[in-house]
Amino acid sequence: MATGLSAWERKRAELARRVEKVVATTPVLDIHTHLYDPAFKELLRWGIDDLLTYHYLVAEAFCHLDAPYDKFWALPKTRQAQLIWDALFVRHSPVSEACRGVLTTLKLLGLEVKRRDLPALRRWFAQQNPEKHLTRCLGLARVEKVCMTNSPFDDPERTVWERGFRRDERFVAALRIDPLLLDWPNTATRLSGWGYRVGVRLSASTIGEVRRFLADWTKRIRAKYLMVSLPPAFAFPDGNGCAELIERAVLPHCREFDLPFAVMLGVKRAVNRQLGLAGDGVGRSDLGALQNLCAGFPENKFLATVLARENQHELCVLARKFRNLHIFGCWWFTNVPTVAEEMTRMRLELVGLSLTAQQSDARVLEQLLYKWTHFREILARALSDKYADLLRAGEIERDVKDLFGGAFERFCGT
Ligand code: RAT
Ligand code: ZN
Repeated sequence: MATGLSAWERKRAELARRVEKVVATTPVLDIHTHLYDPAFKELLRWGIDDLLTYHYLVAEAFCHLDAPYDKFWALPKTRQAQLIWDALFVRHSPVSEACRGVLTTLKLLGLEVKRRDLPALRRWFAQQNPEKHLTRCLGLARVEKVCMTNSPFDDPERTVWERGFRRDERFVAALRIDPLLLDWPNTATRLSGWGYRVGVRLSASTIGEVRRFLADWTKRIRAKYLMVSLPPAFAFPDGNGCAELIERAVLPHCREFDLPFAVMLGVKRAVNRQLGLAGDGVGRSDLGALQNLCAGFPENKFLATVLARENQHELCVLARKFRNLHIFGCWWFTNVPTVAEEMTRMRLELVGLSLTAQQSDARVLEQLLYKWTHFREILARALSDKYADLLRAGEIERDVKDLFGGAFERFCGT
């Protein structure tokens, strides 16, 4: 027993240990990832080269690299990974959250990282049996189920859905519809090619066909929710196709199928085009648009996360006002310890427990390990401070279950 501590300090330390244990061991429903059911084969990315070429690391590495962008993109993945490894892990200390994530991941897999031996790491990954490795990673991260991001507009992915396959129950589908809402004229052409009788003008019959498309894909993939990421300038209502498609096609569809519509607000796509997927940025959103959606469509359920730190407080207030709004996760640029901890504490204080504290956004299987380990540390700190403030009146197990998917399932009505 620690000496020199007051009775209060000892109780406080014991409380912190209990909370840490519950938070560390409660299984998670990861409600937004970019991972795939193993039936999608190479679309489910894993291994050291995919970990190192994660777009968060690509952007960071370019701050050190002087190679022209196109030369980098023309390199094979292993060579890109090597350049990133040298720039961020050998020539500099890996202090950023994305770098730290690689170290945590390797450590949790039992690998040696101090020696910075990339060939040895590659050998280890090459020996893994993919099925067993998947099960092991989910187990180590204590992730029970993951929601995928499923886009019918992605050709390799669509082909697999159309062919059909036996589902792995650990992978839940979410229907992603960005091109439908943000690039309508081009998407209309694609829908026509797939047999939907749509025109560029949003006539009643075109809207009917868009709904037929949404219904077909909702059923085909057994979607748990529909989702879109939207730019900072997104407004609702608005005189453009995006707002009209939401109002006339997406929301009625969600009502018909009793599915939430997830809006991810605040991404500025292709701020630096040369960085490809790594080139997106962030901007402040006008959350008046979300307010109008929640107030105008009380029969619809909305899931929301916002990218700008400056929008977080307003989002919490909205979540208090609308029971058809469920907020989730510390998304992308907010998933760094400073911001994630601030947001999580603020959410507990303003909203309470009717939210989903985090989603991993993992794009590479093993990222589940670090994203959940790092976040569990943050949540344990925030919750144990709260329980101490409450004179220990909380029910830890129940609360953590809610924050890790229980509240989400209730919101979805499942
Ligand atoms: O966090 C990310 O990996 C981003 O590239 C996006 O995928 C974002 O999460 C999104 O779903 O749009
Ligand atoms: Zn994502």
